Amino acid sequence: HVHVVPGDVLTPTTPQRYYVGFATLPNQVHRKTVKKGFTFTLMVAGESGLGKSTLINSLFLTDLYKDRKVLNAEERICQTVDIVKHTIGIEEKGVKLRLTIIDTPGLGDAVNNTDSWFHIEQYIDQQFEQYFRDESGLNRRNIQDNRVHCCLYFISPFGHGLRPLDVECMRALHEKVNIIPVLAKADSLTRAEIFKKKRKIKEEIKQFGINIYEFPECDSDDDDEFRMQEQILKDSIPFAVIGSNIQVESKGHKFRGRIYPWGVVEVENPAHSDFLLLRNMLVRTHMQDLKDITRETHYENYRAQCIQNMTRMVVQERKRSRKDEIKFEKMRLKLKFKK
Ligand SMILES: Nc1nc2c(ncn2[C@@H]2O[C@H](COP(=O)(O)OP(=O)(O)OP(=O)(O)O)[C@@H](O)[C@H]2O)c(=O)[nH]1
Ligand SMILES: [Mg+2]
Repeated sequence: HVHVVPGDVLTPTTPQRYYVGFATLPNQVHRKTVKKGFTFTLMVAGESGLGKSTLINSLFLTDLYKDRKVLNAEERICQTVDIVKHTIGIEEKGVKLRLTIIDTPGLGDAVNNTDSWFHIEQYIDQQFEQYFRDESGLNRRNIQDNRVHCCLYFISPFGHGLRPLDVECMRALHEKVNIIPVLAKADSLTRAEIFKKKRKIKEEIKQFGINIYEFPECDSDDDDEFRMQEQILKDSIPFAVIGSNIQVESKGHKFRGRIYPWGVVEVENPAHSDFLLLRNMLVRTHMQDLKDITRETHYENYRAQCIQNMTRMVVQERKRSRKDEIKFEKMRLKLKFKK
């Protein structure tokens, strides 16, 4: 029998007196997070003109933003020349999400191609640096987490797989952020072409040692449906996507799409693109995992590096001041003799 200490909150009339009660912990944590709201930061990167700005518009302004006016063709997005941060607040069924989207200028447009991803890398580092500083500061409770949790990397549908620039850029970023490769403008390829390109890109990613985001392994207690969904996601990489800023009306229903002489392409039609798969994984199923890996792996690497550098500086400083001390001692002795 459990011994109840006097003064314990449990009274003999409590029906479940032998439980400490921590079974409700997940609920509590959940409720607290729900109250505070979730945050998520998504970045896009890749060659210029592949539809990065268009896709982020399509990704989050459709379902999640039903009553917002969709841009018409005249208001279309211009070329991105700076890193731009958009923040949108979304609420669904009482759950708040503060979504930050980092749009970046296309690679390959700068005069000097070689380090056009430098600013992207720098941006990611700066967010880590800010977080590190806040974490060691006084106001640790209310840190704004601006760390980049995921980077959609756009690959051209017109090349034969990856370009050297893609390899260099992804390799420059893969230790710092979760990279999810996407095959851009999928409407310009046939199904067979998409299949072939995906395979080629996947092979090259492996061959060049690029570490993209890896889906978590399934547990033995996961059900079959979950396993199947995970397998579909894994097999779909790089996600073939289509973006559009305009709403099309056809056969009585409205949707985001692209109009062609031969017909219309529906952005959210699974037969046309992996758009829905991608959005579901980002918002519904893998957001927490992307955040966990950012914190446990990418940020932890950054932090360890910082601490190592600081320790090195302290050791150097100590050596230097010891040398200084010896020099001073010699100077003092010399002065004494002169007197
Ligand atoms: N066919 C097709 N065209 C697209 C798609 N997405 C965007 N576009 C068009 O491609 C052009 C460039 O789109 P943006 O979204 O500005 O491309 P971006 O990658 O942001 O370009 P930068 O800002 O220069 O890096 C625009 O004319 C878009 O309408 C797509 O999925 N399919
Ligand atoms: Mg752009």
